[in-house]
Amino acid sequence: AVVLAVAAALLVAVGPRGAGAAPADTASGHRWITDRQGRALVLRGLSTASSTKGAPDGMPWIEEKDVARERRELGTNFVRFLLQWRKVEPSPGTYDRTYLRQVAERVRWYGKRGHHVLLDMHQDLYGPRVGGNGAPAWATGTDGLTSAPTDPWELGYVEPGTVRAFDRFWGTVEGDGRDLRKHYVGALREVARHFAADDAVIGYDLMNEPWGGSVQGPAFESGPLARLYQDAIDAIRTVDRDHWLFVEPSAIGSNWGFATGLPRLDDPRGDGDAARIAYAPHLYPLPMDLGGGYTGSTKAQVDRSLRAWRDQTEKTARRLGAPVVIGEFGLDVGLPGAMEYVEKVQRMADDMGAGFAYWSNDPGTWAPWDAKLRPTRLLPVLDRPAPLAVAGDPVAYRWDAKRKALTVSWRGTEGVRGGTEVRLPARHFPRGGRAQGGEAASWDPKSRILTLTSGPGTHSVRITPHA
Ligand code: IDC
Repeated sequence: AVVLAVAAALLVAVGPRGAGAAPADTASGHRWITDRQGRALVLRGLSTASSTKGAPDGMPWIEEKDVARERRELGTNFVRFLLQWRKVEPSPGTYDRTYLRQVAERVRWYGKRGHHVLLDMHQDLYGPRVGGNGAPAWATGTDGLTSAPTDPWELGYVEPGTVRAFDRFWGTVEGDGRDLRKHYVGALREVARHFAADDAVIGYDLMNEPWGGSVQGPAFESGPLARLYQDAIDAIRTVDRDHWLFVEPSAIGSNWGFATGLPRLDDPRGDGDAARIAYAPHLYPLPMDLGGGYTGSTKAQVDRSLRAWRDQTEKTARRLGAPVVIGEFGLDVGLPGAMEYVEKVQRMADDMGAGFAYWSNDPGTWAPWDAKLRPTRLLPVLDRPAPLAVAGDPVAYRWDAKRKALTVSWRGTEGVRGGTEVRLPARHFPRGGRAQGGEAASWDPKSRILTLTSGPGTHSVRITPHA
């Protein structure tokens, strides 16, 4: 906790820069994840699910009806779906096809309803053998060191057994000669082989919150981490040419708004627009990690940390030539100011032209549903008017709750098929919407999606509730 407090003090010193209150011109040099029709996707969704981590079969808590509820009540078009290496490769070099088929079934539940699925190779604290989740026991080398449970759980990252398991994985201490990274890359390639032809999948998150063990900072990120990512990218591309590859920085520091040393990575697909590497950092401001809400002096600290986080993220995305998805953000919805914080992050994501996956959909105190699946106060905050797919190069989009207006502007680009889709939730648009400055091609009251016609030139549409 002392280390965290010192880091918190440092964080405050990062200071405000490039606050950018106005929506950014997101079209200039900004990269977008696109759908098969070439439309820019505005990815909004949840992670499914933390329950996966401890489940013997590695499956999340959901049934198909829960996926239907997610789509109906939140209008999400995105899900970050957790995988576990221990399930993909239960023994060295043996892959569990039954597990991958069970994952595929759930991917279908989401895909059927228009969700784009990001398969996330999740880990926290390395693996179950050292008190975490992710890695199989056979790939956990501790040299007799142990890890005790901690509170908060994140402190487990400095337990000796966990540090050693990571050091063995990265090959930064003498081991037994096994190359665990080769296994990890092989497991990722196997996942990609299984899902290469699955259109519901948008891509793969190569590793959740990488941790360098005893090697930290740029030495880790530009060393063993970058090498692993490059090896994984090259291996996945031998079986899957098209899906996006999402990379995360080392979570420590980056989650709070500090710089990452992650270097540019090569996509064998090619440079520039051909490359499909996306950047998916997590956002957990330190004052909140330390248990604060979004009020009083903590609020000002969180705001500074959000500005720093945005600056660093945009800088890194430019370096990587990558679109941005906030891979995780979330908090206990009962904390003071929590909903204002969620509003603020959504607005920031819109201004950045970034997607997001809220952590998480596990029924409980952080989620849009409580343990009895009754809506929490988070649900109406996430159930928000937004574009889902934009038929061209988005310039800006914003939901103005006060004026009850959703504005979307974009430049039509060649080769894009279909219209711009915006979702208008019943709580704000009970009788649908009226489009000024644009033409509505269709309205589907069931999905609550209004499709706007597109074409060459600049479009600027303002949608307000029908009287
Ligand atoms: C948390 C779960 C919690 C669990 C813990 C350890 O909410 O129930 O005990 O993991 O497995 C992350 C991680 C994500 C965390 C989340 C919230 O990527 O797995 O889930 N978080 O603590 N990084 C920062 C926060």
